[in-house]
Amino acid sequence: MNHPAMQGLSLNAPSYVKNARLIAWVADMAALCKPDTVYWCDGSEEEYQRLCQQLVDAGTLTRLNPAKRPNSFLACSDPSDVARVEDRTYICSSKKEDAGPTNNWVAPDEMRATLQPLFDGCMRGRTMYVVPFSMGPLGSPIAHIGVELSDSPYVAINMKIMTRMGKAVFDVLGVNGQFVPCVHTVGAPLAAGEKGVKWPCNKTKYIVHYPETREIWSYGSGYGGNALLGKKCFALRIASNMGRDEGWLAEHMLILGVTNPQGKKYHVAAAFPSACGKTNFSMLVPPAGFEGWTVTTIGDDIAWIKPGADGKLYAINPEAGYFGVAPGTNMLTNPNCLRSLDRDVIFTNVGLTDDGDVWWEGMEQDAPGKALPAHLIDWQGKDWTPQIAKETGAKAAHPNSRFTVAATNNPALDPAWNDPAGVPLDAFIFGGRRSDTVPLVTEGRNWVEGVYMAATMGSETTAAITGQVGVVRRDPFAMLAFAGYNMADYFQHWLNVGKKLEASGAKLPKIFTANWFRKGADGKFVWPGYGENMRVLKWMIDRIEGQGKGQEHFTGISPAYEDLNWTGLDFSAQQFDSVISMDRSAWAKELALHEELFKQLEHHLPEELTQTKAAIEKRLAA
Ligand code: SAT
Ligand code: MN
Repeated sequence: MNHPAMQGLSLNAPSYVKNARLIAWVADMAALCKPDTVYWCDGSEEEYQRLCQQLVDAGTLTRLNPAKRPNSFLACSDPSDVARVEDRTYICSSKKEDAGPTNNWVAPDEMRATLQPLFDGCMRGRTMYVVPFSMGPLGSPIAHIGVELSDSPYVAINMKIMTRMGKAVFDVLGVNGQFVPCVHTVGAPLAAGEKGVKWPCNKTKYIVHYPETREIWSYGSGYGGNALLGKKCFALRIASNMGRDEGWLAEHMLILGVTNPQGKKYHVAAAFPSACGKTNFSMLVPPAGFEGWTVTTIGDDIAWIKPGADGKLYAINPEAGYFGVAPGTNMLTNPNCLRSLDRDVIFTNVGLTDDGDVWWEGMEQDAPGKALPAHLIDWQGKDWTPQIAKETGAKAAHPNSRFTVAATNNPALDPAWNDPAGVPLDAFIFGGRRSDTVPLVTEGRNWVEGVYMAATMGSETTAAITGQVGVVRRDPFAMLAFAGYNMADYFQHWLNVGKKLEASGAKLPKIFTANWFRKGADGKFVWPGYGENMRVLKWMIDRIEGQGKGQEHFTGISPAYEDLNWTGLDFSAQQFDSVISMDRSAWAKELALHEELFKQLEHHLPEELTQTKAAIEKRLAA
């Protein structure tokens, strides 16, 4: 079948592809983007190896030493293409108010008119990969299908790891099945005979979502969430719209299982902004003092949550792999993660050692006295030595460098991670990165108070976004960059979900906030974090069981020193005080910032949240 405008280019659609809408759309896009060839990914291992080899031959990937890191590769991006570009990310709903004040908005017609000439011929000289994928276990009632068209084979191999990608998706799609169309180009067409660069991209970037028609168009970047469109674009920005319309939640949350020594299991979903340790928390290893406890990973970044027939909330991880931050990952901070990375990994923007392995800042802490490598090639292809690093501050790995690895590599993978029914949630945790003000842990006294705390959450920015690092900004639900519609409406949706569950007589999950990042007068983190976060998790479980003690204060309930288990950790009551204390004047300032956020979101801002704020202010003044 050929499109009139395809001028002899064959669509190459395999005979098992029966979805007429899909075939017509691929034909339209091929006619627009004008690739040299169209290739339909089948998701097989043979195909993965072939594409990897092709990328090695093109210089995009370096094969790592198989004796050190079997079946693993390193990609180094263009230095200008290293993170999500929030200022180039758009929610193009027909009405501006539906995107809300926290999203960039352009009218759909205007955006289409801008993108049309950019996409016209954008894939010349390249192959268009047709990448079919399922977010969530194939055929799960919580799952949804997407198809990404991309001129980047690097995207195709990453999507193979990050999603359920390949031929089986077409069976689920059938003749009439629905899918989210996602088009991606690096925006670097090749002239006849032109060889091209290792990491093609374009200075001009557009990450565009049309929420009403459920479409994604991404131009100019080959990196992370800008290019792997199943992740933030589909699983959060588009899916949050689906969730609002259909009564479910698409959230920037890890999901973990925690089992006590008696074998009772709990499930927790936790939201933190990008690069705040979600992967670490989802793979937590309980420390000394918690013998018999286990933590297992269901997901490390995104949760899709739907109410079940029994009135409980059930969560699945729509992804099949981890795209995690490399620097700081080591045997002390996250041993399960490090073990996941032994083989079958795509690393992006880390250092390459002289023996063909990878290295990043923080790896030297793996074993006491472990030395820095004497020499390596940094992520920008330059020589790196400890001396150069000392003199120039040069980093071996970019601070937002990543690994892509299948969930099945994780030794702590939860047996139910792939269960189409999902896991029932007992609690939500919301956490920001805050040097001060916000206590280690707080429980909301009820759903509305929990929603308030999540809505007003602030966090210091990290390297996962381009721009200034370390500035406090409000990041409601860790969804500032990911809510695909008006943030005030999103708050209302959360309140509605709670009301509906309550009306059905179900026990609602508890809502907690956490802050692992308080700093002392010396500028250092006070809370040891990582595995020690188990102490906080255990307190939450005690609270769920109605056993844990706590003290009420003006924003909720927090533990006293003696309410946590300190066996195995030397952490004094004074130290605890410096991570749990609430300073009234700091909180007066904090509430002024909540007010600023509420002013910004005043259109449609739920009345319950303003009332909750007034109640907190009253308690604060008392
Ligand atoms: O958006 S990415 O997938 O590149 C990573 C993140 O910001 O969490
Ligand atoms: Mn994330």
